[in-house]
Amino acid sequence: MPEIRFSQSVSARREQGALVVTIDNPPVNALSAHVRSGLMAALDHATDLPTITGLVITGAGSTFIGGADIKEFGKPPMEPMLPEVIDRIETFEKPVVCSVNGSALGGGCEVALACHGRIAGEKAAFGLPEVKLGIVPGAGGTQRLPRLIGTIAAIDLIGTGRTVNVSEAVALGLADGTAADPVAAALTLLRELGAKPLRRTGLMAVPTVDAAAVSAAEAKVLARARGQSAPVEAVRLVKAAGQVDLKQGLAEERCTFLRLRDSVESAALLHVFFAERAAGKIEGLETVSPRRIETVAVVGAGLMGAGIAVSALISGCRVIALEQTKEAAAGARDRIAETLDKTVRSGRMGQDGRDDCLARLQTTAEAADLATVDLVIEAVFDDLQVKMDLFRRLDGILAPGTILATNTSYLDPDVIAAATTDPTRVVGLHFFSPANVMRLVEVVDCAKTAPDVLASALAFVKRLGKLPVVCGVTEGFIGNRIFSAYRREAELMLEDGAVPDEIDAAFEAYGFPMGIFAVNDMAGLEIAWARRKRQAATRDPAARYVEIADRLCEAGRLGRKSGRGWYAYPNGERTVDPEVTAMIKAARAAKNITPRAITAEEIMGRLLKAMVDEGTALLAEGIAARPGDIDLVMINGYGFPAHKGGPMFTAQQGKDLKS
Ligand code: 3H9
Repeated sequence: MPEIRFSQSVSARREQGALVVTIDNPPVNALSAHVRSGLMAALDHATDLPTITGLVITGAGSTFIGGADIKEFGKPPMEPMLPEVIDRIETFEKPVVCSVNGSALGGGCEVALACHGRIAGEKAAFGLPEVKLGIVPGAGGTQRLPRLIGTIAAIDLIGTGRTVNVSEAVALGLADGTAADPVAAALTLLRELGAKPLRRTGLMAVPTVDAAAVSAAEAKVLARARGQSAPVEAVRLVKAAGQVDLKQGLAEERCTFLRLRDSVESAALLHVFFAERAAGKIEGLETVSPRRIETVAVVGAGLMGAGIAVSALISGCRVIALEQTKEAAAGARDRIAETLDKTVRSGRMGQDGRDDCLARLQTTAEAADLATVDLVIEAVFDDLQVKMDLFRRLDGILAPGTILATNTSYLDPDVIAAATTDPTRVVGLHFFSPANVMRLVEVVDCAKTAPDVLASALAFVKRLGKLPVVCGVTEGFIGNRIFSAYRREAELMLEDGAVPDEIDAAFEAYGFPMGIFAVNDMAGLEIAWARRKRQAATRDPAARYVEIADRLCEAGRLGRKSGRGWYAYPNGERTVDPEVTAMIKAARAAKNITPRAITAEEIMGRLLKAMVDEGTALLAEGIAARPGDIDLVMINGYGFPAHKGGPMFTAQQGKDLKS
């Protein structure tokens, strides 16, 4: 049968008496204006074909429909609007079945909900992830999903934005069935549906449910919202579906969608979405082929190394963990197994997956076993001499094509690379702890790193399911350099009149999960103390230096591990310690500083300004390529609230900054 074309992205063919409509709008079949108008034209065309049994809607490529075209947000609206298209599908006189060949997200899921039947292909996934973009579904999702799967499940899915796979979709009643050939199965379903009255989702009653169960589901979502409004609004709309009729529910949903789409929260989350996609794209690397990485060696399998090993195992790599002794190698295996067990307990992996990972793990105390690996990541003690000695030794053992990565946090990777005969194969891979959980990896492009080594490092980090951000060489790279800057500002504020608890409270109220001084206590104060002592000789004597942290360390207050640091921890509870308050007062008195009250607004303004000033310097120095990269580092490594978009986004909005 010849193809009928309705727009640049929508076409159809007649098959088994039905019209099979295909959306082909790469990369993700988003519902751009020409897709919406094409779908409307297809429905008009079908109306004029009295003999057809109905329509099947499917997507070309690996996605069904990735949602509304978010690149159209902020532009003048173009008819037909998605709710109209969806209403036309739902009220169509003949059955419409969707063949969900891949992800049906956002507006794509809403199209599926309006169809009279849904067949999921093996790679299908369903989700309404709008809250992750700071909005709510805007084309009926909050009203139709609870009618189909019940209020509790709808609150969970829409409130968290999580995606469900085929088996969960079938169990929830979101998909009617699954098939290896979903178009064929959809055509069969179409014939079956033709014989009965059509089940229109919007006309179904929302199943009644116990109010206490709704409150519990709501509380779970709101506990994760942490100051973000979209999940709160989403839950409100889902609950309303059971209380008002469809028309009223849709009107309230649309109005909320439009309001949130113009919010700063949505602009911030869209910025993060696009920044994440841009982060993996490096100018000059477009045509560079990465090297094949299948076997990875991790040197030093402590907490960090074991986390890296687990990530690599889960991604399907073979892993060799090198330790100094046979006993330490056995300990490494135990640590890695324990981390995998934790992953199983959390439900993120099955027992079979865990066993498969361990079957691909080798632990050894023989460096010679690393001779043929594709990539070595060192995660040994952060000491320059130790790392240089290791790289020198490995350089003599490894095959010439092997990439050598250092996980150093503060040392100069160019100096470490210089210990090898081929610094072009050295790159930095700065993981964050715990490395099997944290998404962020700073990929350090050292002075002599070869382009294909950098491309390989990026591809490897993406394979781990993590977020790579490329940066140049500087002490602390992007994240720790900015962290040092705002920690310094926080310490200056101690001298000026604030106390740690006030600063941490302002930071946490802004949306960070933990205050600066509490984080310091968690990490331990001694590493920064050692660094300050190293830097003492070269410090600018005219620059203001706050000695309070040194006094704390000298008093043995090294953080949580010593039971006290910036705070005391009786029974594990973070508590203001009068001894620290007295030390701060003494430091002010020694410098003749008259303390003044500092408001939470000033505290946050100064901390943000410190972040932005350092970020601006990193951009000027070429260490970071884009403001968005800095935002990603702060969000994914340091707890900056994603719905505020990161410090550089905030600065661009001209908000919250105080000079
Ligand atoms: C919505 O639907 C609102 C409705 O309720 C109401 C409307 C009235 N639009 O992620 P990738 C681009 S809100 C436009 O690397 P993957 C992306 O920027 C929407 N473009 O691919 C990138 O472009 P570039 C709800 C989009 O295979 C390219 O596609 N939907 C959209 O790893 C590849 O992206 C969502 O929130 C879009 N909707 O993953 C889903 N999506 O090459 C958002 C992606 O220029 N999307 N692009 O950098 C995703 O989660 C993933 O992209 C997806 C594919 C899973 C689909």
